[in-house]
Amino acid sequence: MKTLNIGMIGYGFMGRAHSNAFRKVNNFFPLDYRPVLKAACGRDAAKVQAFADTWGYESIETDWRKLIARADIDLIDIAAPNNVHAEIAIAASRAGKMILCEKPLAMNAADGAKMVKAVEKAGVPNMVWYNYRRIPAVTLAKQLIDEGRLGKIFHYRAKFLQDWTISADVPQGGPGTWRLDVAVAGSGVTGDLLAHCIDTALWLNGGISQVTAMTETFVKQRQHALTGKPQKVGIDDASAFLARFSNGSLATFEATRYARGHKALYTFEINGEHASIFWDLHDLHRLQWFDHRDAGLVRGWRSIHVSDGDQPYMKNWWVPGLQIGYEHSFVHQVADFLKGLQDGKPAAPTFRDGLATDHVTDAVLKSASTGRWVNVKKS
Ligand code: SOE
Repeated sequence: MKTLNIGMIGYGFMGRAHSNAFRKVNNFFPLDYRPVLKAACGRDAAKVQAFADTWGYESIETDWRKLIARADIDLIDIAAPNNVHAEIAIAASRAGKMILCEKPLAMNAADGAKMVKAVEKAGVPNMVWYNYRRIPAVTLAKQLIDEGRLGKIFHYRAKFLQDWTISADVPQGGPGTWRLDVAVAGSGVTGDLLAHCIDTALWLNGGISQVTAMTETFVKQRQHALTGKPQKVGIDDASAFLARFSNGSLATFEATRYARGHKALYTFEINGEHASIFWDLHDLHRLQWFDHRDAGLVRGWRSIHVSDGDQPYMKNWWVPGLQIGYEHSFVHQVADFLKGLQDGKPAAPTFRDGLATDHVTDAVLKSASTGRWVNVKKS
């Protein structure tokens, strides 16, 4: 078995999700590669040491440049906030490291394009952590669409609803709330939540050609967690857009952190000529399926419990009927990345695929500020 030495940058929510995936993958997936948790990196030595001890990293660094310079690191995993993705990824690719980058790829498509150029020039394997593609029910949706079971697709409808920033007392900036600071996040729910919806949509239904959007910032000023000073809020709190796909289908997308009662309600529905699909993150192991070709007597929405060995990824887990959850989507993503290395076929979404999402989010923000339809650039 070949070892793959991981250098993890960041130790927050995503540092934990990715580390868990690296640790579990070989227990469940037969692969030629074995990730080794070589070093964790973060600016706060005590915190990064505690993280390293919890997850079993062999060493720590407090400067990502030193991590990248280490000859014993094969792969850099960027689980740090959005504003450092580009600089780290470009430096890591110059050092010949493989790179996994947390979503969104970059603060904007211009930075994303530089990252794509850097990894492609260096020829290093790369992937963006859009994990929801690898929830088995979502992967099954992809399979059903690719098999042509829906026929021509007319509609795509996606939502990602949360409610954690309604209080004006939630600060912006700092470790837990950097997603509210535009200088660190790049945008609000457009880059954070809609990016997930867009990535899944591009994968399931092909390219988006045009968008028209509206955004709103409900709380205009928040205290900055690091300086303690009140500061203008630069992110979008809510974002909704209409889109046209290149295949002729029409779409609506909505994301907000102001939908009281919803913590992470990511749903999508796809309506085709013959059949429709609905998926809900709160019930993530189920895929709702309606097929008009069923006999009239029994025609109706089916709730497919995606837990059978015939269904995507499930033969690697327990026995039919026993479900898995959120963290497994990250394990699947690592498994596919490692399989891609061994087969010489890069696993998606690559940085170039991630850039396609950044082009859509840029177009959404541009449309919201100009009030016009915007054509989406191709990546
Ligand atoms: C924000 O609350 C967040 O954690 C996103 O950053 C994640 O990408 C999403 O999966 C869940 O919500």
